[in-house]
Amino acid sequence: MDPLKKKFEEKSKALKLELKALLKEHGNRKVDEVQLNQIFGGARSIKMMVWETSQLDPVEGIRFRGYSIPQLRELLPTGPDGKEPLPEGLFWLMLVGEIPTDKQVKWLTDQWIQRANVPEYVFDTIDALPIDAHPMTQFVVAINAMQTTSVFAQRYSEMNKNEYWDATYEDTMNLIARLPRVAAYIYRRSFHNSEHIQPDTTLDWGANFAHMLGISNPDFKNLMRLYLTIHADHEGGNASAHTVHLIGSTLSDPYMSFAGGMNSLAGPLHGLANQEVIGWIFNMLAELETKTPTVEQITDYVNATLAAGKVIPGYGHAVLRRPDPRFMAQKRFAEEYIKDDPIVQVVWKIFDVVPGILEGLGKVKNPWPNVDAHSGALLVHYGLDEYSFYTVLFGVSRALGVLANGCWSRALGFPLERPKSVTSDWVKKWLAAELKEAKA
Ligand code: CMX
Repeated sequence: MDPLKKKFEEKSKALKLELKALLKEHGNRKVDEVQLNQIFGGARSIKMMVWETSQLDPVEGIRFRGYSIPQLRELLPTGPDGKEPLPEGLFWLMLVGEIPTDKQVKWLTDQWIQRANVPEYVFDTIDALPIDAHPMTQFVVAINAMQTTSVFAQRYSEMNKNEYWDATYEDTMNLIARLPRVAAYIYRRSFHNSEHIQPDTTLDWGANFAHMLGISNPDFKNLMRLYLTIHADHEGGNASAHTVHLIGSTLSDPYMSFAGGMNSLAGPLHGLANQEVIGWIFNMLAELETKTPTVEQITDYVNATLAAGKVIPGYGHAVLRRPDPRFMAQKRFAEEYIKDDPIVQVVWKIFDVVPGILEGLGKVKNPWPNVDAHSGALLVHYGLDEYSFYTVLFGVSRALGVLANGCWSRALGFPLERPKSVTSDWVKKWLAAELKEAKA
């Protein structure tokens, strides 16, 4: 058995036993109360699932196994120039809860290189789609096409339920290994006349992805390492993670589950917001006929967007109540590498203007930027300005968290997810009974 799998087996078996004892003694304790507002309001804040790999604090932002993004930048093994963290290291941390050594990360990079072969028919399947199919459509189709190789699906009928984690781990490792190849294929097909670039097996996972996208600036490799690290996980309740979790609970295999999650990520209120942000900025610059809009011009444009009944993409969050640390990590990158870039300057000016305006509306719970507000400006700088592709990048990264967590869900034996729904009629009757009882 490989060393990561062995470690995961030991840790997950120990936690499973611990949780069994814990639930036996304390399983009927109350952890939350649910208000009508929450039932009608997208289930905000209701504690209703276990997600091992990360947890979100509304003020501090995301912590992966307890570590903040700045801490990870200090602690995780980095690329050859020692500057940005390797996403392989974050995956190791999320899966087994330990910061890996350089040697362990090197092992993982090699594993993913060995597992990266994508069957030819997957490329044929992508090629059967119209050339202008949205990259997320192509991505989801390709993930589903790869499902034919699922170890979980192949072994399901013979497996004892205690072995589910093993097949899930194999699918997780294979799928993550292949995703950059598939994503780069979609990018080169859609935007570069299908001039594809073969993988460079001497590079780490993120750098090889950068290479296959065809962007040669060495700093772009660092951007990809950082990007793929910080987008990897955001606890379990966000739409894409929750979708993967829900589908996985039916014992659909990791390919099916992940494809479903990517359909969620493709919504403009979620992962598609990174595409929306840069589109919105480009439209603003075109309309104003300038690359250097003033604060007044941006203010007017923001107000016009709101007056048209639209949201300001890249701002607001269902959980966060401060600037997203993932936005700040990208701002730090821009300050270090490309601070004079004109679009970066615009993003920073928008950051000065938008929170005050959103706060002034009196209804927006979080007026601060989220992860999607900055990513496009960085990508445009390095020449990746085909922004309909951006959510695919997000998806490649998101695989690390949701699939690592999927291994835990199967190892801990979590059951089919099935919350209760009610009708509005039920609510009205229930309320009438409650009020009557209160009067009596
Ligand atoms: N611009 C304008 N209005 C906004 C807003 C924004 N950026 N963010 C929230 N609001 C509005 C909501 O539309 C809602 O208005 P109504 O009451 O008229 O319907 C009101 O403020 C209250 O919303 P909220 O409780 O603050 O926010 P939600 O939890 O309902 O929604 C989110 C969160 C992210 C969907 C929302 O902030 C939004 O639409 N942001 C823009 C899209 C975006 O950037 N999405 C990416 C999020 C990160 C990710 O998942 O990838």
